[in-house]
Amino acid sequence: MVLAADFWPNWSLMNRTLLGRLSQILGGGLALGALSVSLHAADPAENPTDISWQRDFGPSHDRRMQWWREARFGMFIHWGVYSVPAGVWKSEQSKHIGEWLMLDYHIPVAEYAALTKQFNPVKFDATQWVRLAKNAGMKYLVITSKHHDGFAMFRSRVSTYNIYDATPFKRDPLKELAEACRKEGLRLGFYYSQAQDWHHPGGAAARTGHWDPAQDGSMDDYLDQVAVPQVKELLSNYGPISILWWDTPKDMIPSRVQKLLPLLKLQPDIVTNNRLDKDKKTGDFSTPEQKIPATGLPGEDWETCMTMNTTWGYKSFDEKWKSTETLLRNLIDIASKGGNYLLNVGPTSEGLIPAPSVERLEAIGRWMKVNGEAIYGTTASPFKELAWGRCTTKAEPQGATLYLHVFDWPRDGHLLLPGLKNEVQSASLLSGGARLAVEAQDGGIRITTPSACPDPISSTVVLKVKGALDVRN
Ligand code: JFZ
Repeated sequence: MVLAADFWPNWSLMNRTLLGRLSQILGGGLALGALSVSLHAADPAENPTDISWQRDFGPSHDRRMQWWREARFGMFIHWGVYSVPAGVWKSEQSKHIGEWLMLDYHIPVAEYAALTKQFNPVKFDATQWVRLAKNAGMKYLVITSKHHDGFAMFRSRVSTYNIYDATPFKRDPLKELAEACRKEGLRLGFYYSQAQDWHHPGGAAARTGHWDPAQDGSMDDYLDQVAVPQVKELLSNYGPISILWWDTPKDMIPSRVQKLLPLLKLQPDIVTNNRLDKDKKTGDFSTPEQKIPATGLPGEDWETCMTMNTTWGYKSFDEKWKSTETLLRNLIDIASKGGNYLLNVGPTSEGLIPAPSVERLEAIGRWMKVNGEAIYGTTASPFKELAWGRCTTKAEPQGATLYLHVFDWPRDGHLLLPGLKNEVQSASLLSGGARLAVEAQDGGIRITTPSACPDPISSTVVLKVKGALDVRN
């Protein structure tokens, strides 16, 4: 069936109305019935070209993504056994990201697994972590349920290589986090390394390939016996899961993707990133990493994930912390380009989020308490470039709100907004609400600003205009 092959590509990035139509044509009268299709019926072994996941999930993309687009800001948590060596192997400090230590030093499977005996994060407090994220203004949390080292951070019945069975800790942190997220009203997502697994036979290893015969085996067997049942556990045993964050789709050809895709039906409202298949054709959003696309990714949903220092997993000696100013301006920059910011913390083997991360998150939270409305639920800036900062927008029934994020507070008392053609209703400071005078100038507008800068990192001016936004860049 030629169409199936054509159909596979890029539903996440293509015109979804078109996709909806295609699926109507393809699915025809079956479309409704497909909603109740059981996992069994979607079994790729029975139907290798099964496209029911796309048929069911593709058209619901906008509905499922609604909360995510509102949220704009989430916490990434990279936590695993690698927090025990913390970036040091046989007295050598790794220059690479901490969670890659096992591959970088080709640590034998048994030797790395022995580290689990030292992993006892008794200071872990799920409520504290969730409250830290919440007070920073984050609306969701994505935690590594299993990273490339193959170690499950949850009580898995599939493999004893998990935090409950293999460490002295004997607790399930994902259960505790799910509970805390539910209580505090945050969404929870799981990162799962579906292809790379350096512990279980048959799991993939990027860059160097396997280095220990214990890793050899069939990737399909690994997927069937480890990844598939573990993802089932994650999507069945922890209540509502909002995000599945796949990673490094090495060798994830369509037949392998089809083993995992149908599992998402266990959580019909879930959203996923674009790292399940090797061609990045499935998923709801794309994932620029450690960088902010210069002009956003128009027509796509996207999320930039970023570290606060230079590693995802904890490294004891990494002190290269980004400043609060950089982190906050990144969040604003990303929102002004229509994306989300997934900001990482790397907890220690004791279960603590490093103090420099906590300080920064608290400072971000103080800013968000005042300025949050200029971030949540906003859409991208209509301006190409603004000399003094960034802009986010919200469409209103009769007009629009522009949030002007002023990084460089004007010294001459005037803020210029070139090319804005709308009639202005009002301009005010978000903090305190003082009204500001506005006049037309040079085909745009000029706002008169007080001399005292409200916030040296970023001050918000709220501009209400009439009618649909009209900007001539
Ligand atoms: C991956 C992981 O290997 C890494 O350990 C971490 O979890 C990070 C969030 O994701 O690293 C990647 C994945 C993709 C790219 C780069 C690094 N990429 O597409 O450029």
